[in-house]
Amino acid sequence: MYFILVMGPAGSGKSTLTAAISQWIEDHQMSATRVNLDPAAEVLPYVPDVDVRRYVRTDDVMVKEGLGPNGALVASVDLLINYVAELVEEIYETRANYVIVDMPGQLEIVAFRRIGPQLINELTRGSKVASIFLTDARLVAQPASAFSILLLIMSTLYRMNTPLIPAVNKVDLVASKELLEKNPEVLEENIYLLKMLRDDYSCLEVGSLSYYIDSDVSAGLCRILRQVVGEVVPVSAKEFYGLDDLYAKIQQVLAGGEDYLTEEPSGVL
Ligand SMILES: Nc1nc2c(ncn2[C@@H]2O[C@H](COP(=O)(O)OP(=O)(O)OP(=O)(O)O)[C@@H](O)[C@H]2O)c(=O)[nH]1
Ligand SMILES: [Mg+2]
Repeated sequence: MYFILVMGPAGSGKSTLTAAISQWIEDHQMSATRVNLDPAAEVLPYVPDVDVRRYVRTDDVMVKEGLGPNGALVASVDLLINYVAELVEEIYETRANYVIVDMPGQLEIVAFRRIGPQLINELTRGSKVASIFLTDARLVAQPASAFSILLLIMSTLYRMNTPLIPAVNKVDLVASKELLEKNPEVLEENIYLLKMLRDDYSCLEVGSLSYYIDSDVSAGLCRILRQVVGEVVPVSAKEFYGLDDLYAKIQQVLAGGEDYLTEEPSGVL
């Protein structure tokens, strides 16, 4: 059993990608368990096989604890640790090849707080894990915003300490699927994050990104970010674009490129 965690900023398309990857996996004769780990989710674009809202709901926590929506989400994720045994049992009972976990929208859970790795370690119990860090193409189109997201990716790497596959979602908003298939370079031309990770990009081009940060610092940071992040997979969860490449990356992380098509489901607790 292999875990794929889908994380990223609010609204980046985590739930839509959870639906799309699960569908892709099933279309390729493997089984997938869809786990909703977001206690604040209202409407989901898939039917979860395992749903944390059975145990904890952010709305209830808001009322009971007198908290605002953000505080209540963090508190409700904290509460999930009390239901890990039940969640583990539900997940492993499905005996699926892949478990796709739709993570909560609040990035601070995976980027800043200890509950993120604690919860994931308890849930995955030594199974192999690949995490997708999803971002909205429009959020990384400009240099300063691309740097902000890359720093969040680094923060998540420090906090979660699991392999991370960065992916840019909603590329259909930049170009149509037909145009992308004919001319994939259109993405690098329009999305700065993809441009800055190209081999031929020089960090000296970065220039001044903030009045308060020296351009030499930004150029140095650019080199570090390029070294840490390496590659980013462009996808459209809505249009099913880029899922083959994303799956190939997941395979690389989980098994050094081997395929699991012939693998037997393993679900031993
Ligand atoms: N155009 C386009 N829209 C998308 C894509 N993926 C998701 N969306 C839309 O973006 C919005 C947010 O998608 P969700 O899947 O709910 O995002 P999320 O990251 O799960 O959101 P939270 O759980 O609230 O953080 C929805 O309106 C989706 O239809 C995509 O590939 N292309
Ligand atoms: Mg969601």
